Amino acid sequence: MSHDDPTADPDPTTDPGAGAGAVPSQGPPPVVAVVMGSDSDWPVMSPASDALTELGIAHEVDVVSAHRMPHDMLAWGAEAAGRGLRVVVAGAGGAAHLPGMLAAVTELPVIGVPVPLAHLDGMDSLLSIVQMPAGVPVATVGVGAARNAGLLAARVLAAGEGEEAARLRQALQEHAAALREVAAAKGRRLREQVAEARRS
Ligand code: AIR
Repeated sequence: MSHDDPTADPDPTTDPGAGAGAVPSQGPPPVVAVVMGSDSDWPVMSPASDALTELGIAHEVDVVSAHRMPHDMLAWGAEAAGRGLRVVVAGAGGAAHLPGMLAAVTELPVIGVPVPLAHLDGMDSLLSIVQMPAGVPVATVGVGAARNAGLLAARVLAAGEGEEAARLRQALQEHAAALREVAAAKGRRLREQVAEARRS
């Protein structure tokens, strides 16, 4: 994805990554699912998977379309908690009903990612996901902001009890410290640039 793309997730210079000792998502059973309406969503959705991988969170990735495979989608949602999943990240474009319909059939937290398509700049996806009726919450990140969805899933897991939650809290603190360093370096560069311009 190009850096010119306004829908791109934070670039590596502003978000240095979770830096928490990357481990592959194979091995332990997945606790997060990253699902999307089509494989064409993957370029937008893959940063969610990247963030989870960086944080060492076992996750699965799949296509689950609310409109093209509605019965499979409902079964997937109904079985998600029983399979050991604890958070669902769901992205779709256009009439993006996947996050809301999954939230309707699972008690797991669902984080929706509005995927921007060629028309309407993702506003259609955003509004389809964010305007849920009372009683069926979906946490919605910004248009195309899949990396934040992965990080939010990590925060949900980090809020729990036990060693794994404590490990994640530590990893997220390190991530925040790295973000601060990047922002501070930007300030230093800008101050030097302005001082240089004033001298010349
Ligand atoms: N979509 C698929 N089923 C339901 C929806 N909303 C969305 C996908 C993708 C878009 O339709 O999430 O963003 C186009 O999919 P495709 O397969 O035609 O490229």
